[in-house]
Amino acid sequence: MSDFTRRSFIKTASLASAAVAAAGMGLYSGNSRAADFKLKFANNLPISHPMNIRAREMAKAIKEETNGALSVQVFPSSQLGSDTDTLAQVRSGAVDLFSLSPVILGTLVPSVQISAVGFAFKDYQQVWSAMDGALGEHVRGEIAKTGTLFAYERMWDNGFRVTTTSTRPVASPDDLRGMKLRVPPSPIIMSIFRALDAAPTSINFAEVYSALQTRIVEGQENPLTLVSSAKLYEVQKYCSLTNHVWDGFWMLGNSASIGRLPPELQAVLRKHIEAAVLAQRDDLAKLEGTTRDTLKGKGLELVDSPAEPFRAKLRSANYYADWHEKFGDEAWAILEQFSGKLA
Ligand code: X2X
Repeated sequence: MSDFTRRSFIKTASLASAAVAAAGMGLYSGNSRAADFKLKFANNLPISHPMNIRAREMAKAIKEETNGALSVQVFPSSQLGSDTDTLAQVRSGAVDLFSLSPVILGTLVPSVQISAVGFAFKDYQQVWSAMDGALGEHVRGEIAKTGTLFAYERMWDNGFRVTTTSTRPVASPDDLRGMKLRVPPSPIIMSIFRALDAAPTSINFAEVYSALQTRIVEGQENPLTLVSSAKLYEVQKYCSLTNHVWDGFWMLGNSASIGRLPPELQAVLRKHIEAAVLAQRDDLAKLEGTTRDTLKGKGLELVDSPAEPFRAKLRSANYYADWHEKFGDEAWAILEQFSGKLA
């Protein structure tokens, strides 16, 4: 698109409503024009997951508000590559936006995994106070130190991770002994299942369904909404409500790609990301109530897994002491401000 139009957008964007003003002034030729700026947003979630529903709405709202000057193309289901690949792509700028769980981002920036300490948060009240507050701020600072990546202020929700299996339910830590379990490529998730004496193996999410189907692994662990939207119930029998780790997704941006946008477009993008994320959190909260029934209806057997025996085993395996040492006293103190004393 011509520079003229882009400059027109930038100028009119400083008015209260860029789109209305621009349309009124007849500056734009409508939807048929090519975008001045195109961004690729990659993620690993199924197209029907609330994140992708909100992401599509977000892209539409951005296009409308900028009258087509900024286009965000959403690539769900690891279409551009596995999480490991996509992390490399967002670092190089081949991908502009990538929603990534801190547990996987931990392969690049270990300190961001602090939000995924096992059984740290007991509910969403604690989660969002921490992640929208001082703990999130600490983590975003660590991400910014990469120099190539930054994280938008608020995280998408993934949920509390539960454990699904085909062979036996997981009601207590003993049930995990030797169990072949898929975990994400993640040091901290690997470590919790090692401490619980399971046999975890790292597999990118894109391969999880087939790994379960072919019985390369007996089970996996992910939040209920994802167990449902990825149809994992088709290849699993038990769903044990371990709720061992809360998980979300940082909305990562490639600093150079986003920095190339005029400030007005950056502001429009930020505003719509924030709106989409907050709506998605609500969607997941509402789904909480119904997803258990949905999964039961699909034939999964739901199993209660009280947390205390798992916590006790983690304490005796030095899990908390080890991670405390890795994250350091300062960061650990921030976490415990929200979670309470952990060990
Ligand atoms: O890979 C997973 O298990 C997932 C989808 O939860 C993450 O992105 C961490």
